[in-house]
Amino acid sequence: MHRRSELIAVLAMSFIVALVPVAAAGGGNGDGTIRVTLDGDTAELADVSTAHCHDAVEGTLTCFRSPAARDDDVEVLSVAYVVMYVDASYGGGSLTLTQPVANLGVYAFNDVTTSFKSLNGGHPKFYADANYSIGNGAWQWSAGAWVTNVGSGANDRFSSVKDVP
Ligand SMILES: [Ca+2]
Repeated sequence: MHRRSELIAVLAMSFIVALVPVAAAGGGNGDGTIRVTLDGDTAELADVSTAHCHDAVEGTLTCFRSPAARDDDVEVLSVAYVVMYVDASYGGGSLTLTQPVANLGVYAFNDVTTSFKSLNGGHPKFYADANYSIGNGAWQWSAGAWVTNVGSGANDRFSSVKDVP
C-alpha cells in the first residue's frame, strides 16, 4: 500500500508539472509558441517587428505589411479592444488584440509599446509584468482613449494586457 501511495503521489506531481507551461503561456498553443503568418506566408516572430498583426485567429499571429490589410482581415476592427504601437503617435509595428494577453513576449511585443488606441469602447489595462501582476506597476487610461505617448514612466514597459471595463 505504501509503494502504491508513493506512485500516485509521483504521478500527481508529474501531472501538475505538465500543466504549468500551459497555464503560463497565456495565448498561443500552450507551449509558448505560436504560428506566424506575414501577408499569408509562414513567417517567424523575428520577421514581424515592423509588421501589423492581430490575434483574432486562435494560436496564430496574423501579420501584414500594411496596417489597412490587417484592419480589413476577418473584420478584426469590429471585435478588437486595443491596438498597441511600437512608436509614438501610432507609428512603427502594431498589434491589434481581441483577447487578453498574459505574456506579450509570445507575440514578440514585450516592453515595446509607446502609443495605443482603444477600440470599441475598450478599456485596456497594461501591466509591467506578465500574468497581469501589479507588483511592478499597471496603467490604465480612460475607456476608449487614444494615447499618442504613454509617457516616460510607462514607455516600453508593458508585458501583459487585458480589457478591464
Ligand atoms: Ca516603443
